[in-house]
Amino acid sequence: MPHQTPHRRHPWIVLTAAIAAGSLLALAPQFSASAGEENDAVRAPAGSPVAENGQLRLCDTTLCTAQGKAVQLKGMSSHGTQWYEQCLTDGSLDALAQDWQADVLRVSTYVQEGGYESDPAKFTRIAQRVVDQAIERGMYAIIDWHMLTPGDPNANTELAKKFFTDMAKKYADQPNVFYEIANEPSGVEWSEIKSYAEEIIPVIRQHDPDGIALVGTRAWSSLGVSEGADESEVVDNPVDAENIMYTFHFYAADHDDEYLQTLSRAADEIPMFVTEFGTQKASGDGGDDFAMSQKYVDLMEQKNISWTNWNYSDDSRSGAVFKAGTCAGDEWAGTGVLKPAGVWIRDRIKG
Ligand code: IDC
Repeated sequence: MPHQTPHRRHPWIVLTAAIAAGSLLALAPQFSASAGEENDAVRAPAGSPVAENGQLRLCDTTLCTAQGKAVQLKGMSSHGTQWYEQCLTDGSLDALAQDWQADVLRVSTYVQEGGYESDPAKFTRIAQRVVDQAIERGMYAIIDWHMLTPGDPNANTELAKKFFTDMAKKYADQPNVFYEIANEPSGVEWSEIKSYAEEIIPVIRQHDPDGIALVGTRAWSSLGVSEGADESEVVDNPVDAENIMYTFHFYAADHDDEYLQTLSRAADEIPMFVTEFGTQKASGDGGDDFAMSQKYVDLMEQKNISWTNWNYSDDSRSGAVFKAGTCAGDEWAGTGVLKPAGVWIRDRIKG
């Protein structure tokens, strides 16, 4: 998507000023650095994805702009903010918006594993800080409730209600946000996921009536395939709510044609958003299968399926796009800081 590149302070200027002032405080992230023409109504820099497309909605099974034109968003998912908050800075998000030309950032708030449940106020603050930075750059933001283990989303319903109330209240008037209510359910029937969705979506809509909700599917958002089912359980028994999409996740070195065909069939029947995928194994590690990944990317382009790739961090695994140690520095743009998966996915997003 074409972007206008707003003028930004070079990190060195900020650094030099900080040293001159003798104050470490000046090294704090510069949250209001965006310059250039602003569209006040949507707070998005001119030419950015949100300035161009506005509040999205569903046209039948397709994601559409405010003007009713089909749109495909491409971008990255963060890693869990409890581990990799340091990879989400003004500099890294400038690179994502301008160098990568991403349309969307998924902000992953894990529930367990030292995430939200351990300190709800802290993780809400982090999620809002990062969503605000995406908004300043005119990107869409997916607010990802990253439940994983346990796999039953109903295990966290009360926490989810609190989190999504806080988020939907804050972003009610912003066209940027999607609400992903359950990352990857597993070991639980579709009917249980559906009833969870029908409990959480009204909580969100009470504050943000036009926000699009993204609903995870059975078996790690495989539309059921990883537990021997398929998309028909969702197609035949959809969530009772408007303006929603279903998610599908894949890892190309593990998830072959059966998965690809399931996504393809599903996309003809129900709105699909691939909020997570990797070019490697489901562990997010190992060798990249770029040939299979390209088949998926082609299908998603052909069927107008939006996507975010896992993940925008410098974790040691091959699926984390940055080389280890990158997030401790201040260089983010270009390919020099990227692992092979990062070079590959940046090309696909820019293209
Ligand atoms: C993985 C991370 C890894 C972390 C682990 C913790 O890459 O660093 O230790 O989570 O649970 C998913 C999940 C996502 C996984 C990812 C790769 O949504 O949390 O991230 N994956 O394994 N589903 C399929 C793969």
